[in-house]
Amino acid sequence: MTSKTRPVTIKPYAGPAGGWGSAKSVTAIIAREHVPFKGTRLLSTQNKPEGYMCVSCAWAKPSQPHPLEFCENGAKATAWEITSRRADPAFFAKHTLSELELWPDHDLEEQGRLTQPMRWDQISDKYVPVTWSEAFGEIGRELRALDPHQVDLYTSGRASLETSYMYQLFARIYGSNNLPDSSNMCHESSSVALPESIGASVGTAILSDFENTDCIFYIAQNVGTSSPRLLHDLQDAVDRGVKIVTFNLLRERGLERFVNPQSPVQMLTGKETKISSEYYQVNNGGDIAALFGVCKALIAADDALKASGKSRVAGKDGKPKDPGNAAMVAFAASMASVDKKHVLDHDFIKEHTAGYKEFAQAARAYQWDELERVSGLGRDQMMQAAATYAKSDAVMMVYGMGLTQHLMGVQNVNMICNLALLRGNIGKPGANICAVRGHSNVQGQRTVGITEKPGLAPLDKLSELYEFEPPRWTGRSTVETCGAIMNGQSRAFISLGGNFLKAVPETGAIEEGWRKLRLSVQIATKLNRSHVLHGEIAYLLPCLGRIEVDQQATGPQAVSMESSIAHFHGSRGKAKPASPELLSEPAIVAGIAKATLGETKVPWDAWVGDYAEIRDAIERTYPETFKDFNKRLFKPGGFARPLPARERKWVTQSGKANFITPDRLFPELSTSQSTDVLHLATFRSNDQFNTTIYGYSDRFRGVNGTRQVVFINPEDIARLGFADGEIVDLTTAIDEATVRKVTGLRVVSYNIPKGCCGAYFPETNPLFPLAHHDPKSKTPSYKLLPVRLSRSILHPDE
Ligand SMILES: Nc1nc2c(c(=O)[nH]1)N[C@H]1C(S)=C(S)[C@@H](COP(=O)(O)OP(=O)(O)OC[C@H]3O[C@@H](n4cnc5c(=O)[nH]c(N)nc54)[C@H](O)[C@@H]3O)O[C@H]1N2
Ligand SMILES: Nc1nc2c(c(=O)[nH]1)N[C@H]1C(S)=C(S)[C@@H](COP(=O)(O)OP(=O)(O)OC[C@H]3O[C@@H](n4cnc5c(=O)[nH]c(N)nc54)[C@H](O)[C@@H]3O)O[C@H]1N2
Ligand SMILES: [Mo]
Repeated sequence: MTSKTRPVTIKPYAGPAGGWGSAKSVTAIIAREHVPFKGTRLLSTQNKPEGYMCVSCAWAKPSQPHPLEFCENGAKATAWEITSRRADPAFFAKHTLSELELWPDHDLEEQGRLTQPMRWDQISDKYVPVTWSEAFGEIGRELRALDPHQVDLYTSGRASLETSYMYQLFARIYGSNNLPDSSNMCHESSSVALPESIGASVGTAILSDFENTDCIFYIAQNVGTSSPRLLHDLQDAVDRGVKIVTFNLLRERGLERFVNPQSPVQMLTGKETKISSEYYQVNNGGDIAALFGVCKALIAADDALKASGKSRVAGKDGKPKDPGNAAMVAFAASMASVDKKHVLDHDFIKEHTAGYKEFAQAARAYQWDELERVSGLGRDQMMQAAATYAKSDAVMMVYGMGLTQHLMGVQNVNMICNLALLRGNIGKPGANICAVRGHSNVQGQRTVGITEKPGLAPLDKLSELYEFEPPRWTGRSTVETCGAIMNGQSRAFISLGGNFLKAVPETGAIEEGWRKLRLSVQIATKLNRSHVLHGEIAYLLPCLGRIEVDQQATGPQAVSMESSIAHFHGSRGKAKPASPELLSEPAIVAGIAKATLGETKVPWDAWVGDYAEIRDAIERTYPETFKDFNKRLFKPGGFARPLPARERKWVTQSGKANFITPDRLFPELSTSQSTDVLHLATFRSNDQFNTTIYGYSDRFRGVNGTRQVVFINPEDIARLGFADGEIVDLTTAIDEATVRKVTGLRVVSYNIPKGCCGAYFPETNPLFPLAHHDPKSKTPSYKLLPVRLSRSILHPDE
């Protein structure tokens, strides 16, 4: 159905996050996917010890789970995977790939689960069934004929620790560090910034921090859609009187109010929990300025207190030496928990940090009017946030994509560490940094060696264990792989899950390069655009999903993953596999590895027969992190990964936690000074998981029946001469050389700061030039792109 035949309604949603709206949405998708009753019972084991771990987001799995430890979107993701729909050989016999290229993403995936290994047949332009051994044989021959530098091995963040470990080992024995992954487009800014700032490659928060905190700074993450189970932790915190201080471009419903669908009392009485106690709607890319404002207020208050102390000592002339700033002293004194001498934790700063002086100087030097202009917040708002921060003994920093996917993504993350360090809010109960991760095992894949950076993988250990010489060169990250596909350096692309072509920037040019690949191999559960566009030789290899029983030589197997709070969990599939022809991901990786590499020291078959042996190998490679891995696999609440920063041990070059002063407040975006340029942020609807589009209802934002929209402030709509509901085209407005266009978007008048606009990912990905990424982390700047509007001749969806 196109939006021409789908009724489109756009009107504000009055309900809370959760509540009956959520219950209705789950029921609808379970019915639509024809999930058998047994499947719905499965949900009661989701995210529980000995159950299966949700295939949606990576949020923590508590040791004492709720009776139903799943959310609306987790239930949707489960229904989507255990659907009774099938994209079987009969389906592929009916459709050429050229025809499927014209289908929208939703319709491709909606065909259901893939059932058989297939190879693209050039004559009929169709995928036709092949045997697994034919597939592995030809893939192995092709890979052997290529230089490993020409091969890219992508991973999407869902694959288990076991599969990921095997996959990176295969890549390295083959001779390639080209291991781009979805994390390169996601939390890579955290992976670069956190080690610089605090010597940890991931966030330091754990679940008990939510129980011990006084205040949560909740920055740039859409909890109600992207990690709804985290709302339970926020709700419990709010019930204890914890302050939630939110910084977001939009007023996201989940951050405003919530009715817990699993609380009969709330559901029946309609009682809502107000989530944010302070809500600051920042400009797109305005976070460094906003947080500098908060830091400036804290430092100014601290300076004023110090000065007022000195001022009591009279000078020779009998007048106070430094009268201080009376208003600031009063402001500082208003912070009840302050010891009346300091606003900052100077003991912590002295003992544990480096770089404070330079940072404080920078904060003092910024003028309020500049901070106000860039952040979009008033001085009083930044002072208020500072007061709430200083009154709280333990503050958590929780954040998501609205910080990382920016030209200044790394500096954004450095900045929240700076704020935390001012009052020792790292490495104490109730404080800490919480990077809310996306895919359910995206964090874990890095932990077991999926990385293009050789310095982050235990190469010597791998070499010793498996007797081979690993490549030491730096491999390609996602944007570099995109470049290599465009310029022909990449000849083969192996994909362990994901939908690379839709997720990356610069869609048009990359698709053209992709068609020239010698080999494309896709390991997947459902059909997507990265499968219907293909290289000269193309394989589509269907795998088991995590929810399915994975039967191997020694019996049904378990796999494992790492959550956002760096805890490892086992997961056991429960559902009947979608087809008897499916292989597990470890079996597919082993099949390709054996066919490509011939004899190696890796016992691939034994590993596939018993995944406990893969876990033993992971433990041998990382003895500290994975101590007693198999024994602890199903520990309730998971087992924690050791993180020195949690104990205030700083594994940085300085041996201290570092204040890192951003070099600017805002990136240089555009050569154009014209006022018709808006700053585009792309984000998710409540009815999608990344490029998987479940449906066309973004309930919380009140948009139903279409995704072809652009959210704009009503004053900008009027100023630019457009009308609400009008159909427009968007054009990239960086410079003359990088003009890109997306056509047929409906203008939606929306509460978004002036000068900014918003649209859905992945529909607007063609607008993003490849070079438009953070130079340090190479994360695409999906949350900040200058664009222009023009009147369209198109109807949406055309
Ligand atoms: N249901 C569902 N769950 C998911 C996913 C999904 O697609 N659907 N995807 C998974 C993945 S891989 C990830 S990475 C996470 C993503 O989860 P999020 O981190 O929530 O990602 P986004 O939806 O892209 O939106 C981020 C938020 O940033 C805000 N924002 C945008 N620009 C700025 C800015 O400059 N400053 C500030 N302060 N805010 C800004 C937006 O308004 C939005 O609320 O969710 C995971 N979970
Ligand atoms: N403009 C814009 N672009 C973005 C973003 C944004 O906010 N804005 N966000 C970025 C982010 S945070 C991310 S993480 C990436 C996501 O990029 P990817 O991870 O590459 O994309 P997904 O949409 O998660 O992949 C969906 C596909 O995964 C396959 N799949 C599902 N389950 C399994 C499984 O168990 N095994 C296997 N082998 N395959 C499976 C299915 O075939 C499905 O079609 O997109 C990025 N792109
Ligand atoms: Mo992500």
